[in-house]
Amino acid sequence: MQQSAYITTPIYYVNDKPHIGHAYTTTLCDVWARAMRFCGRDTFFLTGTDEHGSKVEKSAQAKGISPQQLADENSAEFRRVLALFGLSNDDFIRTTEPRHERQVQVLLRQLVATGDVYLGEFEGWYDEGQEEYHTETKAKELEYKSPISGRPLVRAREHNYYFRLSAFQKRLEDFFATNPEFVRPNARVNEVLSRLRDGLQDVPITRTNFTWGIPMPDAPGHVVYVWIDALFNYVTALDLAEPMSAAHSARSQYWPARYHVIGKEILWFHAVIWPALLMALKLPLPQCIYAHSFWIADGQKMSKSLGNFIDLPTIERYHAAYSLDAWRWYMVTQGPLEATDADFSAKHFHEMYTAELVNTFANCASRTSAMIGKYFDGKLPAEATGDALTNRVWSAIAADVTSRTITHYERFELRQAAQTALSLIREVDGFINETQPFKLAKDPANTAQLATILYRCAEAIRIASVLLWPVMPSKVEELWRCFGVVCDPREGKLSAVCAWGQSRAGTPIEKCALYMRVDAPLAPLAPLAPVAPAAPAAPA
Ligand code: ME8
Repeated sequence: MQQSAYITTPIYYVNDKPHIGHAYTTTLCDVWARAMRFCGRDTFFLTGTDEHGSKVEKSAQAKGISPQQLADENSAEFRRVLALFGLSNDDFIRTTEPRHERQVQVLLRQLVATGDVYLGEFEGWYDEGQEEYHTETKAKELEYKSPISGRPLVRAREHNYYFRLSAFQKRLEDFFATNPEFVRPNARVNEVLSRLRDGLQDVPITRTNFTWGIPMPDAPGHVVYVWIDALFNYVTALDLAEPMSAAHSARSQYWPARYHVIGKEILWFHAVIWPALLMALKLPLPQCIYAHSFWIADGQKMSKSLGNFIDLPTIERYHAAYSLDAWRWYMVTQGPLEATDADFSAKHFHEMYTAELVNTFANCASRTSAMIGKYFDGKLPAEATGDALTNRVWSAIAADVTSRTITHYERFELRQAAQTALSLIREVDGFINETQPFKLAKDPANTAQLATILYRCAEAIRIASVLLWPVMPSKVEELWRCFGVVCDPREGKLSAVCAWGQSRAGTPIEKCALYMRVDAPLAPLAPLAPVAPAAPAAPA
């Protein structure tokens, strides 16, 4: 039995609107989940929304609505986006759902019982206006005055529940030493290790200065810190803390996760605090925390004030101009999957679209289907045995590309998976250019050779398309309709489907135009025009 495959996105804050960053992480997970299901792995893909905390409480207050109302509205917006992007998540968890809240309390009770969570006292310099503590060093630097209001900082004391993170220092160090692939990409490991070497301190996990959170069990006035609440989503969605439930028996086998995919800014919580919590709960640790880098725009950090934020309306313009699958292709092949940030620009998007999708993928499918139309009356010719002018062993080439692509998918090397699959299309292009079937067609004596060439082109395109399906499912299914390919990814037989020679001679092939040329890059949306000063009256 193949190992089950559980993948998660971060759960997104509901005090923000969905943008390219959220769409990016979720699309990566979607591609992986589709590939694993196609490989026959029992797959579970989770995303959701993070709905508690003082920020949500404050945003709601500012809008004059309740925090729950704000969470309901914005969580619905995140779910709408999933549909818009054709994402195939198996569940969507909200941290305000009773199933989550109940289980967080069960888990915290367990941690109190084992002594890993305890009631502690914290004393520090408090800025009453900002509701914020400063360390002794910082307070001294501020001359014991609020940097905002100028009022004196006060010496304040708070009772909070703490997680005994310090007790896990050695176990975490050992764990990192023996699991070099726990944090990926590899370039991120050192930042975790060097902070770990500074020494771990216990972390407060409850708050008493606001109420929008899960109540700490048996501790009136305390709500659970939003980050602790949020991390637990990865196990509450599987009902791990409710062993008698039906959902538990259906889902508990997915734990531990194969990948928690996150952005680099939240690595510490996932690579250190989360494993320590799991160790305290005696649960197995996830196999890999994959922390990608950031999208930036036109060389700058995206920000609302610069007007270069790739928000939902902008993304929808790309879908309309280039198609959803072209957007997915760009996300997967040009995104910040490794340790460096990626720059989103309309020009680069346009260039990659034209080079890889129009001129390579679509063009290869279109010229092959057109030649079959012209020379074989739109029916796939039979592969005559023997030579087709080059010494390519297509069955071996296809087998090699298939196995490398599948390995890349499994290892979350999605860019390489997509490019390896596309290399088979490039191989077909090279083959056509070398064998020049349009010239051979001029002499009927070459019919057997021409048939062999076009069969091999169509078969290699079929296999490449199958391997590309996780990245661009709609366009590939369109290709399958033109090429008469019968394939159901839900059957989970990716590698068997990619074995050479399954296309049947005589299959009707239609001319296929997958990606249309687009004239020019999308112009940026005009920034909001500043209000023009009133024009001076024209002199009489
Ligand atoms: O941090 N480029 O939620 P969040 C790429 N609720 N990805 C980006 C990005 C960018 N410019 N900006 C955001 C939270 N992301 C917590 C998580 S998990 C238990 C709790 C993506 O709404 C990236 O995946 O701020 C990042 O980690 C996530 O959005 C942050 O989403």
